[in-house]
Amino acid sequence: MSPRSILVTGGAGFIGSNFLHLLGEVRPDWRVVNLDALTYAGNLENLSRLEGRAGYAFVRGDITLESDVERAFQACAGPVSVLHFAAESHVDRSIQSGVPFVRTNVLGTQILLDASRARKVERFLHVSTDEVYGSLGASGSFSETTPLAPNSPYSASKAASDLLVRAAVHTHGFPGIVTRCSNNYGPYQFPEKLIPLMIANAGEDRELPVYGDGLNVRDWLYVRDHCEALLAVLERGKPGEVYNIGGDNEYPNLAIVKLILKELGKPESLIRFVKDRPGHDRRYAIDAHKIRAEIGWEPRFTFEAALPETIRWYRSNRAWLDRVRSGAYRDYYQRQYGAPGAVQAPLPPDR
Ligand code: NAD
Ligand code: TDX
Repeated sequence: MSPRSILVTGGAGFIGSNFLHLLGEVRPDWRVVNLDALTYAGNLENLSRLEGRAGYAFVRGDITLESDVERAFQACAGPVSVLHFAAESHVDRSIQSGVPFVRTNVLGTQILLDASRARKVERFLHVSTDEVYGSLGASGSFSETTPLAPNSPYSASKAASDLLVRAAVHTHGFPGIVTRCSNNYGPYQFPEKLIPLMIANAGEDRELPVYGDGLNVRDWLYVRDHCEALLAVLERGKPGEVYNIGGDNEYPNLAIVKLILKELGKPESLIRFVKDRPGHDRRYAIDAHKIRAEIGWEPRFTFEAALPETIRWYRSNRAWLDRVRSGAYRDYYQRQYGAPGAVQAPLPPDR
């Protein structure tokens, strides 16, 4: 199956914008509608290269509102597939307040599923996370059959959304697919997440807050590899299946922070050990055999090359980082498009 018309949710966020850039390069003939509410995490500057491009339209809208989802589907042409990134995505924020997470990740996903079923979409790819499996000890890894045991309001809301996709598949024969990925890094990541936060702080000689003992382990994947995996699953994945996505690349947080400092030529004295995250998952590790064997996807980028490349990206896009850190990025939409809810550009007629 090769979808030609795709509705992407959350395309102005970190992974969504990287995916849209990938699509522009490798599937330039696809028609894309990007539905995004532009929460604090959505930044249309990430997509400035796509503006005005034939076949690309942006719809500002909220997946928890049926009317907004309907408006986005109306902007799509012909048979459509859905790629669902939109979510509240930051664990620390979910610990402060779980309600926005339940609203967008759970209610929003159900509203999108219902609208997608009514529209008879060809595929529905739900982008989820390894965090739904909970926390690992020193050994072992998560496979697709590992029981769900989420530990934060964020991961619990993502697990709930995964189960809603499962229920739609089981009950209605809906063409839903779930992917579960490990921690991503790369360009356009909001600097509340570990790697861009540490790069930004080190660049300004500010303290680098490391939670607890710094020995929590994450399995890092370059965002471009994740996006290529998503495209492969969209085109070749089997409806009803779950695919784990990971790069076999485990690092303790402290090691990551030290690598960043070394790369930037900054002293380790900038490291500050701070109070641990409540309920902090100790270790994640993904077993990605299934996607490798069944879809033929492999990560292409090594951490040794892609982490320095990512650091270079943040250093040479200092203006982007400054506008995000100051909040100025939030004016961009108003300046470019005026009234909320506007559709940026009509799609070209069906070819
Ligand atoms: P992000 O926070 O950078 O972006 C989320 C996007 O969704 C933003 O553009 C935001 O405006 C939009 N959004 C939020 N609520 C919305 C709503 N109600 N309606 C419409 N749009 C809304 O997130 P990300 O890091 O790009 O993650 C994308 C997806 O991938 C999420 O579903 C996340 O759970 C999953 N994921 C992320 C990682 C990671 O390391 N970042 C790893 C595995 C899975
Ligand atoms: O200031 C910090 N200090 C610190 O030690 C921050 C922000 C994080 N950390 C630690 C906590 C984690 O062990 O670094 C690790 C990574 O933290 P985050 O970047 O917040 O990511 P994480 O909580 O692992 O979740 C991320 O990966 C899975 C994404 O935010 C999720 O959306 C995704 O599902």
